[in-house]
Amino acid sequence: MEEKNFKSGFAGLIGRTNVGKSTMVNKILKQNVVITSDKPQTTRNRINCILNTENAQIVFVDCPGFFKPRNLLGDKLNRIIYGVLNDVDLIIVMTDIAGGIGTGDQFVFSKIKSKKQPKLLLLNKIDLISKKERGGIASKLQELKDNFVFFDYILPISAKTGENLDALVQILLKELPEGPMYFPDDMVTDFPIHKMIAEIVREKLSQNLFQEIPHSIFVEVESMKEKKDRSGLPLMNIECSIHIEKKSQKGIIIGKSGEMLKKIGTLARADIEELLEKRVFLQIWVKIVENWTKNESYLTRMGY
Ligand SMILES: Nc1nc2c(ncn2[C@@H]2O[C@H](COP(=O)(O)OP(=O)(O)OP(=O)(O)O)[C@@H](O)[C@H]2O)c(=O)[nH]1
Ligand SMILES: [Mg+2]
Repeated sequence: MEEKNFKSGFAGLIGRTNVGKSTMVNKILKQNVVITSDKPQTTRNRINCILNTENAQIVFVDCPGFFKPRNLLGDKLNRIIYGVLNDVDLIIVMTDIAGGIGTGDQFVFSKIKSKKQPKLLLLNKIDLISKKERGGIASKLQELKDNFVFFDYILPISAKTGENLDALVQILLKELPEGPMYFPDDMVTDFPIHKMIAEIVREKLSQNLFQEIPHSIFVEVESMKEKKDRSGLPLMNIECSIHIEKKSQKGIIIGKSGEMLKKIGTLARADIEELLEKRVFLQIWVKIVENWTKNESYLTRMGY
């Protein structure tokens, strides 16, 4: 179904964890397709996020952030990124302008600099730069262009406010090759629905729990069944389990008198209802799966 002059392709989105990759994808797509949080390593899969325009289809491949691996899961997440770098038509590297370019970013640069695809460097979180400091951005850009010549474009943006995201899309439209429509034009992602639901629950956990706990959590949707409620109206019954590594984490997730789990359930249900455009009954359990982040057969079963 190739059309004349139609442009399409895959743009890999990589960078340190927490720089704002997933936030940018949601802003460009104008909906929450992928989950975000202020905790490291929120994204744990490669997720195709599809922007359809009249004459183009841009597939943003949202990736886990680079992070020094602490266990087998960390290793596998970094391997996902290496795989993406070989698959995509274009590489977008994101850094955080407010945090500055550090050793983590330099490590990311070292992994992409000899790649053949067009390369863009995004300096995100420009909204955190005060008006007074903005004058200095032009000289900073020139300095970066001189130091990192392997980038074809360097663009300051804000994933939060949307500043310069139109300019980014224009660059992508220019650089992407002519090609087919890879996905139906009303599709925003090909990530399976049960995984999106698990991601929503994990997002609420990441956003509401302290630093270390989100690393130890895996969420699995165990069943989805459409039923009728007492008045005969359709109701999606979803059973889902939260897997944690240690017994000591269970109390934190459940919370005092079950309050935390109740809050997570309420927040997640609202988003799942919006996603499915259906009423939802969500049941959540907490399961201890000792050291799952280091367990090869468990990780394989969970799709890693
Ligand atoms: N002020 C500001 N905050 C931002 C911006 N973009 C992202 N953030 C915040 O940065 C944090 C991390 O955002 P994510 O989009 O989850 O980051 P990520 O790069 O996808 O992180 P990983 O999935 O862990 O690799 C969140 O708290 C966002 O709200 C931005 O442009 N400005
Ligand atoms: Mg992310």
